[in-house]
Amino acid sequence: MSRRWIAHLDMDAFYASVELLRYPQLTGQPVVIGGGRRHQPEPQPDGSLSFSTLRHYAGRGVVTTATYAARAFGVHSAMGLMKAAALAPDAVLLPTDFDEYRRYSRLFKAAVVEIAPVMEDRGIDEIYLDLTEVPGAQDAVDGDPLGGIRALGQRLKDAVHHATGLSCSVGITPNKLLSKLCSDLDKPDGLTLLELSGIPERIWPLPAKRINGIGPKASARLEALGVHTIGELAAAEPEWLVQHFGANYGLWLHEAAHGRDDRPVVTYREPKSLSRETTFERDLHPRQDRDALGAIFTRLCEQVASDLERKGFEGRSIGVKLRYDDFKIVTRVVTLPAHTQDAATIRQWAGRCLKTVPLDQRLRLIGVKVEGLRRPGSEPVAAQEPAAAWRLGESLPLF
Ligand code: DCP
Ligand code: MG
Repeated sequence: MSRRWIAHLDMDAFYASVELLRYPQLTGQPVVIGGGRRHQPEPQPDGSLSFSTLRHYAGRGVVTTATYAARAFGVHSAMGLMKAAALAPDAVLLPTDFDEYRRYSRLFKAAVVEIAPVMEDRGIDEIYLDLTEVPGAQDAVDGDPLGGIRALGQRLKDAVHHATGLSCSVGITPNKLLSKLCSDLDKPDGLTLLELSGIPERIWPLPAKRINGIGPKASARLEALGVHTIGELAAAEPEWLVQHFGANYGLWLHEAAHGRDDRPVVTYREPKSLSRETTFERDLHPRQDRDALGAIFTRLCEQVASDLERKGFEGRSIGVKLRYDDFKIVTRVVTLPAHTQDAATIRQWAGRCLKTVPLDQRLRLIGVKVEGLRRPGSEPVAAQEPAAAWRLGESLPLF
């Protein structure tokens, strides 16, 4: 029978490493990503670039990430830039360029799925892969039963490097929980292979909070109860954990500490847009059937808004689609100043889109679409247009 092999792959200092591709002269230096446009490097008369440093930073920006050289000063993700400036005043500060990071994100994922098609996208710089059925994964090499899977891990890292010039760290174990832990054990440029038999030696000495799912609250409670390491958690009686953490979480803590996890790798793709459309029972005229059309249009906007809310997205662009009685299709898209999931806002902007299309012919269908989706409070999952840009979509396959 095949042994289950799951990989977790996480890019090293991702945003910073993408910037270093552009500015290789900064390699090895402390560099912090999180500035604004005013921190863009300035070309000098002699052809070199002048970089901003953290030293005189004033403002409310935060560090998105930092190179390992900057981390040596104690700088880390989510730290205020002013605090980072106090720790590493000479660190270079660069503006955040999400479009570029998304481009590299797509590149490394595309390279990986060429080798291992069962991929779960976990965000801009991390993925899970189910390697169980990938050719070679189960093979022994020169008498080493793990030779095949180790070679496959190296092939994945090489493919990422070849496609992007970037390094990543990979953990390969029988499940997602352990692989996520292991990808972090040998960062940067790590490849960590672990069988269940290796758990006591490699996993149990780690702090309990290293388990994905033990957040600051649970970790503080565990500490207060005298449980510091994963090993101590594994040694705790399940009944005792249930008593303190409830049945669900208590039993999960016990399973997790023993490295047990059978969650599948889910090859789900985040949607880039959500839309609703309706074909009328009889063709409606924009003027004679104005009220009926308006009501339908409002309902579509409300439906899209409730889809957004239910699925946990907000969107940045609003589009409308009309199909006329001669089957001709017209679309319009507008990009808003800010993300929204609000029905009235969507209705208002969709209404403005409508004002720019010919309305002298009967309609068969209308549709409303929201694009540029993201999880509230996160980075967008799809590329953005500049604020308030209009796109004329007659020939675009938008819906
Ligand atoms: N990020 C962010 N804000 C945070 C954490 C991360 O904007 N609070 C961004 C910047 C990171 C990217 O997400 O480059 C990936 O996050 P990671 O936690 O994987 O951090 P890095 O890839 O930068 O470093 P590591 O080498 O530790 O994975
Ligand atoms: Mg990373």
